[in-house]
Amino acid sequence: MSGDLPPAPDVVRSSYAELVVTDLARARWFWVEVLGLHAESDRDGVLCLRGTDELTHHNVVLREGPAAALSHLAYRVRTPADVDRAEAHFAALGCPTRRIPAGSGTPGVGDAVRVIDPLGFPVEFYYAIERGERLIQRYDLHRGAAIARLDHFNIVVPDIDAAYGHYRGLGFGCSETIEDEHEMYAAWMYRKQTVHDVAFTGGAGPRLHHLGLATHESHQVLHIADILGSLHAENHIERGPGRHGVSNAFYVYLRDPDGHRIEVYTSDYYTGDPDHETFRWDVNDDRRRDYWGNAVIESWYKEATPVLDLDGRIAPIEESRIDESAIRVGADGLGSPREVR
Ligand code: 4SX
Ligand code: FE2
Repeated sequence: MSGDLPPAPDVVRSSYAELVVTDLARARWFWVEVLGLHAESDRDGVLCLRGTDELTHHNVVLREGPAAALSHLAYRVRTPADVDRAEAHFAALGCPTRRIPAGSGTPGVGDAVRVIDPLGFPVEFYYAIERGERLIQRYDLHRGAAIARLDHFNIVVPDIDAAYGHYRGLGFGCSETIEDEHEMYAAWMYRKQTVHDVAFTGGAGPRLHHLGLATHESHQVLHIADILGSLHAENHIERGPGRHGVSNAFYVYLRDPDGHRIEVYTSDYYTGDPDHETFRWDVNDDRRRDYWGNAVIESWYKEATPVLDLDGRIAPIEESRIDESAIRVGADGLGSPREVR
């Protein structure tokens, strides 16, 4: 059946996300002063932020609005024709689509198309975007977690198999999964040559689980946790620092003043060979989500950001059959006692 569809757009990478925040000044404190993203533009209640390696206008856009939400995820495509391909492809899937002419959408972005994808997420595809200044060697400007790029989106979906099938249809590879003999609980999928551009967490959705922001050095992950402690802002640290089993990345999860979750992420691996094989974790392996076996706090599995439809209304949320946290983690958020072998 997918053979009859107009071809999928050639997606280069996950490149930015636009979030609605309820107090832009408070958000600016967190994202710029503490986390260390660079403000590229700040006009009309829209703040565009960029990591030091990013050569386009932004990686994160914060827009002030009435309720915390995801406005859209955005993927950069390879050519201007891929924007048209995205529109035709999603229209043929029966999805709502909308053209966003240059200058009428997110600052800096050229002609784009926004869709509500089959999983219920607002997703933008664009080719053209303004350039940004190269900051990688402006060490004098690096601060906080020294964020370099956007690495990935993690989305909460009630149906992992449907999410996997949809992104396979968009030409994504699968680097890792968490599964057992009956069920896939999570999957990590990529276009760029890293572990992922998007990953799926099983739960009530569509909701945004987190934005993964890359930093270069593991000490930056420790440093941002130390800074938050010093500011008595330790309530913004949710999980970690630690080492993931999946991806091998060194990580910490933070929550912004609106509860949007951010992962500071470093040291995953190359996936670009044509015969790259999926690495499959058993859901009963306690190293899968933290390689040192530390329990995952319950809020990490359960809390997430609602998403908007193309008219800016909060989208309805569907309950989930899958609950990975029920495998080992109790209602208290603590894992089962460790058995020492
Ligand atoms: O918790 S996991 O180790 O499965 C994990 C979560 C691995 C990579 C990620 O980016 C992530 O958010
Ligand atoms: Fe992540």
